[in-house]
Amino acid sequence: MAETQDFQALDAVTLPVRLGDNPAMRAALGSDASGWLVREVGDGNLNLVFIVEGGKGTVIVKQALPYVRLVGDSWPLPLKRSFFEYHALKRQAERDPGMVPEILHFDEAQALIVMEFLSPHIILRQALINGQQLPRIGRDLGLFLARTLFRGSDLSMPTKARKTDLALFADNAELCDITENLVFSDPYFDARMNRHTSPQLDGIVAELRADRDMKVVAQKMKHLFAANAETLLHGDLHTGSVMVTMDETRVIDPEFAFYGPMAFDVGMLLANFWMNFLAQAGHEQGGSRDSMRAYLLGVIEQIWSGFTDEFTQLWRTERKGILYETRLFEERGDALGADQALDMVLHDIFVDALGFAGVEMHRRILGLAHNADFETIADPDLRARCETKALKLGRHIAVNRHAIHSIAEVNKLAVRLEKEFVR
Ligand code: SR1
Ligand code: MG
Repeated sequence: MAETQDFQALDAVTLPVRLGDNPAMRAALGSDASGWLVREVGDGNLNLVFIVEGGKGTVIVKQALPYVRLVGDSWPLPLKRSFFEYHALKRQAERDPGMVPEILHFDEAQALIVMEFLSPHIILRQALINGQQLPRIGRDLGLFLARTLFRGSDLSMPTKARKTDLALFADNAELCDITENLVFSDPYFDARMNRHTSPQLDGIVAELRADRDMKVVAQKMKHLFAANAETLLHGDLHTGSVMVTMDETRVIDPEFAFYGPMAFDVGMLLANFWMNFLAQAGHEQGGSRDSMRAYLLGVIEQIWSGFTDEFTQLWRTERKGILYETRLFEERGDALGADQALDMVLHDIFVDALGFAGVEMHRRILGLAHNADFETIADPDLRARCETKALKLGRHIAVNRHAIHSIAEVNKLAVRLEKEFVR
């Protein structure tokens, strides 16, 4: 694992000097490092990200810092997250080929990954804020969820291999700790780094912090997150972790990867689409976003149906692990039993995903790490109205998750909330 004492953060000047002899860099960029053009473009919460352009091509160099970039060196964070990101990218590339950037080089001691430069891709969150309708994302993301979650679990993997991998990723504890605190607990009390649109949201924030049912659900979801090591998760699958063009979808940044419940990745992703839907009213200066709203609801449906269709297909063709063994069902002439088990597994994922989605919607409005969907709404009154709808939707789907039967039901509620408040 990376030792902090050997580590040196790169900058635009030192990068060509330090990586100029690296064979992977030279192969991708050309061998004249003095001509490389380097730009630091990291705008995430944790890391340095450089675009390096040479005579022959362009690459991304991503380097972890020994602290949380968003907060500074008062919040140390281990460099080894880069090791987990590297291993997660490798596994995701095997499980859903073509959906993650290609890795060209990994340096564990320097906590850096050299990877394919995705161009002309942009971050999905920004595209949705701009009002761009990408035709592929629903299907691609549904497939990605099903393939990575199914193929990383005991439904598919040899259990010894899965347990060995589980032990490897168990050491990503500090990143899990971030999620355990920032997502599941901080929004529900006056944690030090919390912030919200104030005074507009003060009332609803006080209500949520006094909401016993919501607090119990949030802790129930935290319990599942911490204790249900079901599959290798991306661990931070929001719309800022997806890059898109009209023809391609790529998933990036799996540094929070660990073995957890399948529903976590599903719920986090859906929550970010519902938030974007409810933020659209804040981005209507250039014209009505009605068609964008309809598009987003369609994408949410596609993600879920793409996920369940592909999961069903994998269940029928790749169920080779220790769970729901075919020797108990299909090989005994009981295909119906296998289908019954599948329905139960998908139902549980659905219910849990709503719980995770609810808390994700809360933490992005009340916690430390907000999202641009709301943050870029300049008028605080308008922003607060959008955020209020999301807080309400989050609360409803988390607390009532067992009584909700379809994504369409949640979408309908989102539409109702959207219309309920005057813009
Ligand atoms: C201190 S890190 C805050 C957030 O950024 C990452 O993208 C994760 O979502 C994390 O919760
Ligand atoms: Mg990230």
